[in-house]
Amino acid sequence: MDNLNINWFPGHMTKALRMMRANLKLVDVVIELLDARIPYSSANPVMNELLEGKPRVVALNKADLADPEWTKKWIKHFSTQGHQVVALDAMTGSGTKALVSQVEQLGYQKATKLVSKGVNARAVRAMILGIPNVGKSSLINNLNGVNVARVADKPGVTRGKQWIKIGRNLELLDTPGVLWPKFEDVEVGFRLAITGAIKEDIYDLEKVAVRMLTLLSEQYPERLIERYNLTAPLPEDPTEILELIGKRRGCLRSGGIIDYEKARRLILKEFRDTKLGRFTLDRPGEIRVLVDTEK
Ligand SMILES: Nc1nc2c(ncn2[C@@H]2O[C@H](COP(=O)(O)OP(=O)(O)OP(=O)(O)O)[C@@H](O)[C@H]2O)c(=O)[nH]1
Ligand SMILES: [Mg+2]
Repeated sequence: MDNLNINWFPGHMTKALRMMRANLKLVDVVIELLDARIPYSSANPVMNELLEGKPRVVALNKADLADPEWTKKWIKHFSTQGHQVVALDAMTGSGTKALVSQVEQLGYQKATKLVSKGVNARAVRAMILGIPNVGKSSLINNLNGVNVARVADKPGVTRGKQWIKIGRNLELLDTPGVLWPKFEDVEVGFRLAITGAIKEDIYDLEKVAVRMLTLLSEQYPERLIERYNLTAPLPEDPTEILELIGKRRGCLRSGGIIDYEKARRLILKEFRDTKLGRFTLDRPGEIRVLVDTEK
């Protein structure tokens, strides 16, 4: 995981920040898009600084892939910290109505102030900020109703600038702000890789698969047991779990030797495809620094 930051520091980051600061001046409200499975790990380390008190709605996207019980807890967590928060599925549009209404309410306060100063009433303006692959383009497409922004399953594909009108009261900047994640935190790197937010060619598949099995056997052992027909308790050593899964699934090379590489790819794919159910890897209250206290 050592070289995760090669694409981002420092040139790319400085340029991205400059553009984002300029765009931020144009909007009343920011939609901070997070991955509901990893709300901590998918947050940007300098978000608070960047926003300088600008109102934001925290949107927990890919909620369809996350554990609903933990999504509830995350919503409570963010609410307790004084944020507006909504769970989303940008693919089906579930949660987008609530999102639009929260953004409008927050922005309305600013618009009213302007009107009291004699400025003509105008629509609320908003933009989306989030790390690569969190679903920014999908959300824009969904809000717009047609596929204007390009969506891809590879991180890093959005370019170009325009406003998209959503209903009568909201305008959304069609260019989202792409932020970098907390690369310096190794555990964050793992969780980004496990959930598919990082390109496969820059992480070590073996380490990521091992970390994933460790996390799953701690957080959701029964899912592993059920899916791969294993027996409880699971072995402590994740490599042994991988071996068992490999055997069950016939990930074998000639001579009956386990094909570990194949087994690693299989479990990561099945995890991301929710074949093992819906998962939340980050939990509020974990010992690491929490999103909003981060400087
Ligand atoms: N299941 C599910 N998948 C989603 C959701 N939102 C986005 N995706 C998928 O996540 C991947 C990334 O989505 P994008 O909308 O391209 O993400 P992005 O933030 O624009 O990514 P960059 O442009 O690379 O910064 C795509 O494969 C989408 O289909 C969601 O709510 N649920
Ligand atoms: Mg995009």
